Amino acid sequence: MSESKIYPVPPAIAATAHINQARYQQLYQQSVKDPDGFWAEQAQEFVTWFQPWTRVLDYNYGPDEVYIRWFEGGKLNVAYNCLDRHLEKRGDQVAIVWESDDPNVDRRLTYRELHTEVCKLANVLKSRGVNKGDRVCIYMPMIPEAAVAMLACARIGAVHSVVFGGFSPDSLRDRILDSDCRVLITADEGVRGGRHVPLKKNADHAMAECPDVTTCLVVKRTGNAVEWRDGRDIWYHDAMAGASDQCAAEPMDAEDPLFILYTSGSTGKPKGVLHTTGGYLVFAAMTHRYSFDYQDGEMYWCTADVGWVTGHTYIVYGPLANGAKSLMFEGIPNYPDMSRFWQVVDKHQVNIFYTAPTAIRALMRAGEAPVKQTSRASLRILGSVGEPINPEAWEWYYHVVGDGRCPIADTWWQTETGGHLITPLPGATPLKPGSATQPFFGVVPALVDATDGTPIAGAGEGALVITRPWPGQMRTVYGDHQRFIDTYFKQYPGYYFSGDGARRDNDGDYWITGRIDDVLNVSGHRLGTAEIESALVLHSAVAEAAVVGYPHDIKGQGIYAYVTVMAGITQTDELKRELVQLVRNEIGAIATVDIIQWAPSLPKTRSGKIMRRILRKIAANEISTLGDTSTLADPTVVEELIAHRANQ
Ligand code: 6R9
Repeated sequence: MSESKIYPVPPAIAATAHINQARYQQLYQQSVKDPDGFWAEQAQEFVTWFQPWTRVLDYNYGPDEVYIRWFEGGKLNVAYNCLDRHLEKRGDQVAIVWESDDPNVDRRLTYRELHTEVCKLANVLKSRGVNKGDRVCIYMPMIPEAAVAMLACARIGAVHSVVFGGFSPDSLRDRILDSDCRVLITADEGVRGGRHVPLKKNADHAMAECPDVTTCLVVKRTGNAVEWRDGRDIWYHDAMAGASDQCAAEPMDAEDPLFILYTSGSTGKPKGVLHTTGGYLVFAAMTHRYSFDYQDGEMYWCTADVGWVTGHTYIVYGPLANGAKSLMFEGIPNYPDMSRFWQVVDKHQVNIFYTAPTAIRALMRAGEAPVKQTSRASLRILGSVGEPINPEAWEWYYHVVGDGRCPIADTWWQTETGGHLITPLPGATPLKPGSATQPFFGVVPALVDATDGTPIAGAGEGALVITRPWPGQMRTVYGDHQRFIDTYFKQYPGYYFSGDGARRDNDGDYWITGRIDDVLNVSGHRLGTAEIESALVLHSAVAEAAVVGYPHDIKGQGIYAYVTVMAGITQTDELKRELVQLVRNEIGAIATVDIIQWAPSLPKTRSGKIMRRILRKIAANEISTLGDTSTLADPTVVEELIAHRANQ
């Protein structure tokens, strides 16, 4: 593989950054040599405590017993930290800018307004019997009320469980039941790309099998007719109209639960990842400020949905804890047209923009014109999250979107980690396209041999594990602590196992290769699917590619590539040959793609992750056992791929 380019830190960014190169080195050293001292300082700097902690960290990483406790004895409230403490200095500053699906409609909420709404909703929840520790389900579109709902729960010590608005009624039901939520907050409908999403109708289906849900608060977003069950269903605006705006923030223990967020594992039903209060908030605030070099007064936009962890930490909790201006977008990147993201950037003068590689690739496919018709002069920092960003997309993001001015923070983390674990810092870290680069403060990653767990020193490749706790780490799987231990601490004893593979280069920079279960073994050689995909998309005719293994008589596994071509490209055998050659050239002869299937589009979850499990099944011709396809954004994509399955 060719040596990657290095983009040095732009001097103008380093000059004003919170963290420059020297500071990173110094603080990182301190964070690993004296973790207790380091985290005590950070906890003081980023969070306002009602009562100090008595012990910074107490933990056991198994294998039999696992517990992680940060800032024990400390008392705080997350909503207080995100709202009340800002009122004096920035009560009239905007907290949330809401850009609706319709480009002509937006809304601003100041910290004072947000505080008022949160207090009122907190009182509404109390009046419906919600107590500290109770779970509340939030099934909402991307409207400010989603953030209000999360913060209202946090204010009274209720534990929220946000379920992504694109999930089906059955998924919603399972999640409500798993965490025994008695209150559900939703909206009549959501609006995305001009289409309406029937949230209340879905919620009705789910609640039909959730007899313990006694309250359903419904925000009126579109005003279209919905079914109603008197006594249970209550209009949000009616309840809010009569609610007091005075509500004291409940003092919470640092280790009291803050939220549950379900995430798919490699097997079984989704896990309820549980995060707690003190450590999570310290880590959310600190990573938000440093990874994006957030400067006071800047406009910050994370395009994620609040239904995912990225929305939790980097739309709501991190930015608001830092008193930031956080933009919340209801729509999609290609509505009304492919220029929407950049129009929103110009309209709201966005300084920091954080999105996913899948969006970048989709936009890249439409060419430069929709980008170049906008100014984007306000942009200072770019971010990437959710999957490895292939160098091709990285370069396009950097040069076309950022005009070669804006460092890209390629942030590696997970629902389980609460916040960024491996990421460049804009003022400190030279960038390599496709590398998440260096560990965040206090994070000690390691690579171990995926098969036998032997630690790997220096440059190498293996399973990515983390050697000691960080404050944002999940504490348990809700209701199933054994599953927590089994999933994360059994395979490589003494470590937290991320499920990802990674490579570390001679500079100590990390390159995430993807989930370990996506690693192919071709004739005894290991190949990252992401690596092959990156090679494929180097071809100017290729928009996107997904690679899986399939059973091969001689090699063990063969390489099966699903390739989406750029608009207007003809799918020829000649092009297939070119692609096979390209991958061989980039990686080596072992990486000879066996089969290429043209894919009009790839099956993705609603959060944009390619569902490789399904692609593997199609490639292996195990179509009768596709498994759960309920999280697919568009099921017809799969039918199409099956119909045109390549002959082996
Ligand atoms: C935040 C989030 C976690 C998985 C993770 C990894 C992949 C996320 C990445 C990345 C390479 C990055 N991932 N960020 N891979 N580079 N910058 O996405 O959480 O939905 O739980 O997914 O996503 O495979 O293990 P989550």
